[in-house]
Amino acid sequence: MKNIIVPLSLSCFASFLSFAADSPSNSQPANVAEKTRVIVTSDGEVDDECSLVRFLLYTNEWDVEGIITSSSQYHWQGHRWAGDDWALPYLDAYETVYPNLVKHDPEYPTPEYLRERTLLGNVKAEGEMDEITPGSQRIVEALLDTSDPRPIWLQAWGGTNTIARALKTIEESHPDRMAEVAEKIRFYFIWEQDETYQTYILPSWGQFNIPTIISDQFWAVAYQWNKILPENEQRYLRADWMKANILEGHGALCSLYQAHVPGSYGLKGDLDFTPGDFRSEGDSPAFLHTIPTGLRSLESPDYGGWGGRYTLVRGNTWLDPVQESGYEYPEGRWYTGSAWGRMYMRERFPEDQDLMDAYFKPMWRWTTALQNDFAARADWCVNSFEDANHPPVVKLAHALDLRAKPGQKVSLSANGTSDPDGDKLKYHWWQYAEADSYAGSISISNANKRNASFKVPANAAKGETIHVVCEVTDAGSPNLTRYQRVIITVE
Ligand SMILES: [Ca+2]
Ligand SMILES: [Ca+2]
Ligand SMILES: [Ca+2]
Repeated sequence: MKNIIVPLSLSCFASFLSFAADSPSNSQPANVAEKTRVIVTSDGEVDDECSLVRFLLYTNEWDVEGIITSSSQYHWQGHRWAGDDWALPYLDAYETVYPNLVKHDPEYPTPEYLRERTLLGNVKAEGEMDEITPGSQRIVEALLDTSDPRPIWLQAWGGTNTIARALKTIEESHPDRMAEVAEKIRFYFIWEQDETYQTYILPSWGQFNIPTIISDQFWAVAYQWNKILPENEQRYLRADWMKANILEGHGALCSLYQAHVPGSYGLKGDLDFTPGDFRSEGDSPAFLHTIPTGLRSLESPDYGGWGGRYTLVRGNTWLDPVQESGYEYPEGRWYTGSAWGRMYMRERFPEDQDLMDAYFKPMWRWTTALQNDFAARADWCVNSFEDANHPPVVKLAHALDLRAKPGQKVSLSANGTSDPDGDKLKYHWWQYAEADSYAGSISISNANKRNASFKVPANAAKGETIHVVCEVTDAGSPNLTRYQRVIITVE
């Protein structure tokens, strides 16, 4: 099985990589040209509202090309509907804190810039994709714009129907440009929350092998997080932490954050929550994946990063790695009715929790870092630069891709790393064993020092990879973490 998957994986990996590494166009300043472009489509569920607060605090990291309201199997106009303009109060709140955010990073977009791109997509029914809407046209416009060759991450926090409508418009009006447009697209879907990926996108655009991540492991940070996250991580989502770090005293945007209200959600165990607990951000992994953390997650979905880790299942479609031996992925949709994690929580929990832990770990392993990062940005809404923390900048003294023979010592150095606040830094070098193709483990010397080393094991085979992450955490408040991944290929 592995022998069949590897060549496919490598070719698709190359597809992700070539676009991640696209050289910046000459006309733009380097820091702008290197930014990742994103378009959000969202069904405005209460947890999308929570995700939008966090998303807006990271808009300095990307070029946001659209924030578009869509429908889903759960929500459409008139049915459990937050309203066509549900996102606008969040943009108004963003405007309030914007003058303070730019003290921390001048790259934050203006409120006007975001408002111009916040549009209504296809919302009239589940899976509706007949109507041409302002939201679908925004996607069309961004994809057809030849002045900017960078890829666009199209995120579905709800159904894929508005994206499908946009692609259909392109198919109808510019059939000759479909291949060119497809090259620009990266899909990240939170489940398939309607049928349009299966009924339209795959049949008409499947031929172009668009890199596609469909996530189910997001469920670790959705409504059932209190069953899935290890106890040690849960304290960062509990009411006392949320109130102190996000909900209270952090300005207009964070005060809109909709933490838990017991009794408001129908899942069993709802009453285990207290007011102020984190409620759910099931859609956040779609954008967490694209934050430049140094984990290089945009280079391949199986590297793993803040948005989880995915495995190639078919074509160029990457789903959650299921840890159960002999498991066969279902044909068709990967969603609430079929995806492993959701089915596990429905039918087997609390049995086989080792399988559950392994399945959701690519998501929950970053909880502390993610929540502290959120807390720092909440501070950015109200505090001066001096009175807030900013993440370390991890730089290595050598290339990010190295080659070494079995038995050879590999020297690793984070000389060049700094912190914008002058904070003391802690280093931790570790092997991301699930992400690398070498099956064994390595032993890292001085793993908690700025300079470390390891010996390539004698049984490592030519062509295998070893992934080592340099994790750097500062002593500021809250502690912030950034990374640099090094990939060693065995010669
Ligand atoms: Ca949603
Ligand atoms: Ca710092
Ligand atoms: Ca491995």
